[in-house]
Amino acid sequence: MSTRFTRAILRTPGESYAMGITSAGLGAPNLALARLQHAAYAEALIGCGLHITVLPPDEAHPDGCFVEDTAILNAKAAIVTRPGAVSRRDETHVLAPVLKGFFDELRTIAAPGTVDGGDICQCEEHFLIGISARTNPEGAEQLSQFLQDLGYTSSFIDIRACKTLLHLKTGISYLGKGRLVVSGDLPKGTDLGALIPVHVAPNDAYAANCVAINDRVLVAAGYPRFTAQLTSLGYDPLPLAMTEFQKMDGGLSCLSLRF
Ligand code: CIR
Repeated sequence: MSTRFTRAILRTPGESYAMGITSAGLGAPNLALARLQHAAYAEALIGCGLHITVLPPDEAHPDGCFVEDTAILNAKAAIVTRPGAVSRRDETHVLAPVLKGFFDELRTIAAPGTVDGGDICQCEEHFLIGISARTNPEGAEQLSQFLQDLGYTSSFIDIRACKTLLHLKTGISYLGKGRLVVSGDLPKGTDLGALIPVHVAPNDAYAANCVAINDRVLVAAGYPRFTAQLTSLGYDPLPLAMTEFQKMDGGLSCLSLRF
């Protein structure tokens, strides 16, 4: 039984957005267009049946719109992360009080651990935890213990050698019904257990970061082959323009926290 989501938290990109971290080499983002794309994303979440909380821009944190990295939310608790990039570390200070309004139980990743939410993929009651340039082994262990306390299982996937993957979810997404979208950028021989892989063509690797929400799957616009693949599997894809977030290494999942 896949999770039914009812809420999401987002943060609008601020004036400082272009000062964020990027390795994409796609040029500077257009802020006005980024805000339009963000508004369309917010509308899409509403269309999926979610009540959304849109936080105001956080000018001190150019990457602040990528809220997914600051928490891991599940049906039982919120876990506030300690982001791996020093410039993003204090993004959680604004978010934690917001989460307190929604969750009775809040846990926090502590130093020297670091975790970015983009490295965490929930597949029903099991969590895949990416160990990356942002999520270190100490953070992964702390998270795994928190999840165990909450009654979930977890396993680690080390992507530190995968230079094309910023986060684990840059390369995988859980679709529900036991299916996992997988790009070819994952380490060879990665153990996916009983999950059924849905392979993404190498030229469509950016589309591997998609978001299953209730009856729809948000997908990056411009990948008709992948969209058709999802349709043929019985999913209902909803393409969204993401160009201005791709320029800052962002994908669909990182623009919201869904719960
Ligand atoms: C960063 O490098 O942290 C941001 N520019 C992009 C974060 C993307 N987050 C995600 O995929 N979960």
